[in-house]
Amino acid sequence: MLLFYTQNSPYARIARVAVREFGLRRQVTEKLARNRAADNPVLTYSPAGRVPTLVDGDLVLSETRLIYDYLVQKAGKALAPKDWNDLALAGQISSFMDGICLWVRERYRPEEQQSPFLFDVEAQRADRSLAFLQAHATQNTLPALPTYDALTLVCALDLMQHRSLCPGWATTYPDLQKWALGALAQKALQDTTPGPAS
Ligand SMILES: N[C@@H](CCC(=O)N[C@@H](CS)C(=O)NCC(=O)O)C(=O)O
Repeated sequence: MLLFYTQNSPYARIARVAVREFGLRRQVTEKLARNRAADNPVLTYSPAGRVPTLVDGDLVLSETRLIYDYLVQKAGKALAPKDWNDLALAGQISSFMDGICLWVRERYRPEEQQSPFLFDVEAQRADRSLAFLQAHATQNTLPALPTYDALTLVCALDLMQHRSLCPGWATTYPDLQKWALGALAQKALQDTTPGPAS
């Protein structure tokens, strides 16, 4: 299998951590993508041209959740059943990740094109989400690694931290930070840490 990624994509990181956690390292070759470039190698396989993209023979999977589920199956594991409360929390985690990515992407645009309105909206969304997730951390109801939702949350929090989006969050939301530090201590997460902004 081929897995296209970029070092700074938190979605690709979820897939790369899953590869490691599920013991599939030898079966998956990771290849660097060139997002939004005309010669992006992903475009040979997928019109979406995004990371992560997983290629297994004729099968080309985009969308991280699908790739994760496929890797679970390839590893001969079963997905844990979820109830509606789990799914409700999964939705909030997913929105938090989307917001962080939008915020980071906006910062990559030329300064004169950046939207102060978008920065404001995303800062507020992130703060509301962090408060919500802190309450779950305090009650010990956050998902456990290596579930998809736990990986999404830790990858979103780590990107937020690396890009200094919410300074002071660790002090304001200490239980959430404790959960994140525990997750980030895992080798698969340490092996896939984001690099400098690019
Ligand atoms: N919904 C997608 C989001 C993936 C995504 O946004 N990937 C970004 C990197 S974080 C990307 O490939 N951007 C390049 C582009 O949009 O051309 C998923 O879950 O995989």
